[in-house]
Amino acid sequence: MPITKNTASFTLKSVRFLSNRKLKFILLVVIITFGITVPLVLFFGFTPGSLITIENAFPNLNFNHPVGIYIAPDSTNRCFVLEQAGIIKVFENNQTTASYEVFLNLTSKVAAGGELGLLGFAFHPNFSINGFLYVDYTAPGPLRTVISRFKVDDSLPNKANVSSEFIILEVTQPYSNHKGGQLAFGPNDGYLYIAMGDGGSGGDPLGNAQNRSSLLGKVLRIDVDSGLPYAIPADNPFRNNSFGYCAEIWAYGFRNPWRFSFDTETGWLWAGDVGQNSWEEIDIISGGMNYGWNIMEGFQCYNSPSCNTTGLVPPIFDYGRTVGHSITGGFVYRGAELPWLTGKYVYGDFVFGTIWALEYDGSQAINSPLLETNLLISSFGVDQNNELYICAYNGFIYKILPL
Ligand SMILES: [Ca+2]
Repeated sequence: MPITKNTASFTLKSVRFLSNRKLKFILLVVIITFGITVPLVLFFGFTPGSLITIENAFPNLNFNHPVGIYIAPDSTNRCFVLEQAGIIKVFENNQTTASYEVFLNLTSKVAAGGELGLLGFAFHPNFSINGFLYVDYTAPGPLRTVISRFKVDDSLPNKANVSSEFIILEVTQPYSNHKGGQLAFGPNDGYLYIAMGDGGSGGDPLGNAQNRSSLLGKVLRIDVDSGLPYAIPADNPFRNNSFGYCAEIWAYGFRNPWRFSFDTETGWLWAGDVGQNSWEEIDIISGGMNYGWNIMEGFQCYNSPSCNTTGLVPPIFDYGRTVGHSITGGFVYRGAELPWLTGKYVYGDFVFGTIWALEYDGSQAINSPLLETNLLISSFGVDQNNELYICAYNGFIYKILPL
């Protein structure tokens, strides 16, 4: 899970209320002065009529701490929902659906609770042919992250057998938080990208994120179609280095990248990196680059008025504690139902429940609030038409729709 701070929800909600009240007052003054169109553009970055709503996508289904929603990359219109304890449920993607099947039950293998659990899932790009899927979970004794492949049962398309597990990678974990967990195949290269948090505690006491001899605090990139259990892609930045750096590393300097995604149009890799005590950030990740943690938190030096930022890639956007407490990375919108949102990065905050859209032209980022919710937004998802869904940690899946 993304959240790593000890938070009192009453206090947080109070802060948000005061912040909103101020914002609404300012908005009212501007509306009185300029009319409605100018303030809407000014404050929300969009023209009137371009806001969103959400609706319960599966009102007859609830879930136990869902942390991910994925649509089968075939014509079966099936939804797969990850529950943190280690269960993947599968069901028809239809609002009237009233029952599910357990696709995979890993509860006997998973260490769950807090930020531990079944945290990531990805279909192989050729899933419809080979039936391969990949998961990221934490396991006990010793505490570690496990990335494994499973295979769909030959005769039961809604079942994957636990016994089909093929372990790809295991990474020993020093603490119980900051596990990252996102998995995704690159749309252009077919390699598996893996989010690894810094290993936990607070402030990255072991210095993992800046240590390229550790897999913690990184985004990894491996080729699961070559080698056993995997191969290092020829253009990985630290392949064949002479410094002892891990060749799996694609980029480094992350604290807890909680959800990344590829923009299928541009190929850009977008990530939300959860902050320590002050700044939540959004990064666009390129191979070989250093995203700053634990030297920097957002655009600021961490725990210091100054620091050497040479070679560090700043986020494209960050936000502070009055706006949210724990970022949940989302997706660049490429659907059809909300055309004005096309190309904007839609993301949220786990604690505050706010959903925003970030517009980025390569140099300037413009952030616009879309909707305030009371949901604990644990993850976003997209369907086969690139429409957006939200995983609410307290049990339901929502779809984002035009207002
Ligand atoms: Ca950073």
